[in-house]
Order: sequence, then C-alpha cells, then structure tokens
Amino acid sequence: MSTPLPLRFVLSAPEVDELPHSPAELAVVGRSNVGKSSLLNALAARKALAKVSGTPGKTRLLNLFETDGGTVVDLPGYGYAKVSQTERRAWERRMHRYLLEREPLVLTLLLVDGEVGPTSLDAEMLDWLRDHDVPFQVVATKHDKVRSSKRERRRRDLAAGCELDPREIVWVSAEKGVGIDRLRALVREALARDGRAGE
Ligand SMILES: Nc1nc2c(ncn2[C@@H]2O[C@H](COP(=O)(O)OP(=O)(O)O)[C@@H](O)[C@H]2O)c(=O)[nH]1
Ligand SMILES: [Mg+2]
Repeated sequence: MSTPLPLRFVLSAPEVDELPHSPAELAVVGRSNVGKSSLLNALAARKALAKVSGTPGKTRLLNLFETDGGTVVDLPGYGYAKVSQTERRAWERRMHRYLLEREPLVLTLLLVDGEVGPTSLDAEMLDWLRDHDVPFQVVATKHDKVRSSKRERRRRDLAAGCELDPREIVWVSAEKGVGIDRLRALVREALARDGRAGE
C-alpha cells in the first residue's frame, strides 16, 4: 500500500468565489451514492474524513480538503431524487460555475458506479465536461460488487457507455482497496501540475 493522502478538511463553501487560494486543485464529482465519500476516506486511509451515509444527497456544498501540493474538492452529488427541481437546478449551476471558474482546477474525477454505470446523468455530465474542455478522469467505483466472472464484460460496457477505451478508466473499491494506490498516484501527479492560472 502507498502512503495515504494526508487530506485535512478545510471548509465548506456554497460558491466558488468563497474558496481560498490553492496552488492546484482536483475536483471529485458523481451521482449521489456513487461512493465519493468512501473513496476520499480510502485515499486518506481515514474512516470518517468525509461522511459516508446511507442517505444520499446530503452534500450540498463544496467541501474542501487540503493535501500535499494542493486541495481536493468534494462537489455535491447529482441525481438525488428527493429534492425539488429548483434545488437541483441551483446546485447544478453551482457545480458548473465551480468547474468553469475555479482557476487552480487541474483535474476532475468523475465517479461512475462500477456496478450499474454510466447512468444517463453520468453521460450528461461527461458530455458537459467534454463540451467545456474540462479535463477529467473517469473512476469506476465499487469494483468488489461486480462478480469476477462478469468483470471483463462490465469493464468493456462501462467504458463503451463513457465513449472511452477500457484502459482509460481507473477501477476502484473503497471497500477492498482495489485501485487506491493507483488513484493516489494519479492525484499526486495531477496536483503537481499548474492550474488554469498558468494558461
Ligand atoms: N461494496 C461497496 N460499497 C461501497 C463502496 N464505496 C461505497 N460503498 C457504499 O455505497 C454507499 C454510498 O457511499 P458514499 O461514500 O456515502 O457515497 P456518496 O454519496 O457518493 O458520497 C454506502 O452505503 C457505502 O458503504 C465500495 O467500494 N464497495
Ligand atoms: Mg458523500
């Protein structure tokens, strides 16, 4: 196992302009319940750094974590059914604003549920990221939930749904530790880059 990312919670902010300066930033985004909080905890080897909940959709704010070389932002999960259309639009706007305007942003991890993804909302998100030239990396979660006999097929189907080559997707299991070393290295490497400030 590689060294955990020393993630420390800094603050929650509703809007991008309330975030503090950062040398480089990585965003994590995905449908609620995709395993975002669990993955952050696994990257940090902490149990409750980010709240893991059975009730999805609780994260409404931009949650900022500091680590060596920069920051990681946990964005509000999309697709939570039990919120009003108005509320949904409001945080979609916030997320888009963040992704378009945050200067130090170097990479966005788009989490897709390895068992069932990509959903139509994931596909929409992918289209949006591509349309707006936001650099992203697809991460398939919950690898342990896919039966080993079905993994090859699932690997191909998930990639095809994302219009990517299977080798472009990082598969992880927060539960079993699969892919965590690789993702830690990817985060470290991304944060070593300059943000948009250098453009
Ligand atoms: N089997 C399995 N379950 C997971 C994994 N990651 C998350 N979960 C479960 O999926 C649910 C949602 O996880 P959470 O991290 O709160 O998702 P978030 O809403 O995206 O932050 C929880 O019940 C987790 O225990 C994983 O790698 N394997
Ligand atoms: Mg969460």
